[in-house]
Amino acid sequence: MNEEQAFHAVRQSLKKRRFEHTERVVEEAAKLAQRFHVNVEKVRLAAILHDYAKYRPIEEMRRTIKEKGLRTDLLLYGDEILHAFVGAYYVQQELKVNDEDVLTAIKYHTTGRAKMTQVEKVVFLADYIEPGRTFEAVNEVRDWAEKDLDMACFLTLRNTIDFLVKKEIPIYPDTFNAYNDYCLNIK
Ligand code: DGI
Ligand code: FE
Ligand code: FE
Ligand code: FE
Repeated sequence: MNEEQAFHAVRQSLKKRRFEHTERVVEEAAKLAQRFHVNVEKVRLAAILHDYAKYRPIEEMRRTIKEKGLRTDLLLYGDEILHAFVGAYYVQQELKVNDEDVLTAIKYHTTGRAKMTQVEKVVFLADYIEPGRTFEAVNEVRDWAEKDLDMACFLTLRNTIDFLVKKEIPIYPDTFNAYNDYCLNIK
């Protein structure tokens, strides 16, 4: 699957605003990849496809998790995390993308996880800091993203957990594991 085919696939499946978000994530991710010497081709393909499943019916995604043997704990933490995990599965099944680095970057773009790969970090961060995100907390993260990829990912996780706690939304364990991983390893 080349970039043109990937863009074509998401243009079909995303609404206009979401497609424009995706274009900004791709640009942001490419900049980060260059800055931190991460594989730009993998990062761009993962960024193009990261929200591929965003508008799939929730019931369809829940059924896919049960029928295809994906982690059933995904069903317990609210619907927002489904598009990332099920999206990676659909991208593999429907678009025949088999690059593990691309697939895990899609899979963990919402929650993060402990020991993220460099490609995962870049897509996770780009999704959070793309120029369309206007909430106040993002500015500090953007500053760190100029110089320190791990610190910027840590702050993204901290802010996301803070946001979810304030809204009393359940937090998927991978998000905590990612946060702890950075807490314990950033000096
Ligand atoms: O798909 P996007 O809107 O571009 O961004 P995203 O995939 O990062 O999804 C953001 C949403 O997911 C946002 O409403 C917060 C929510 N979210 C992030 N981490 C978790 C989470 N929701 C739950 N329940 N648990 C999490 O750990
Ligand atoms: Fe997403
Ligand atoms: Fe995100
Ligand atoms: Fe996104």
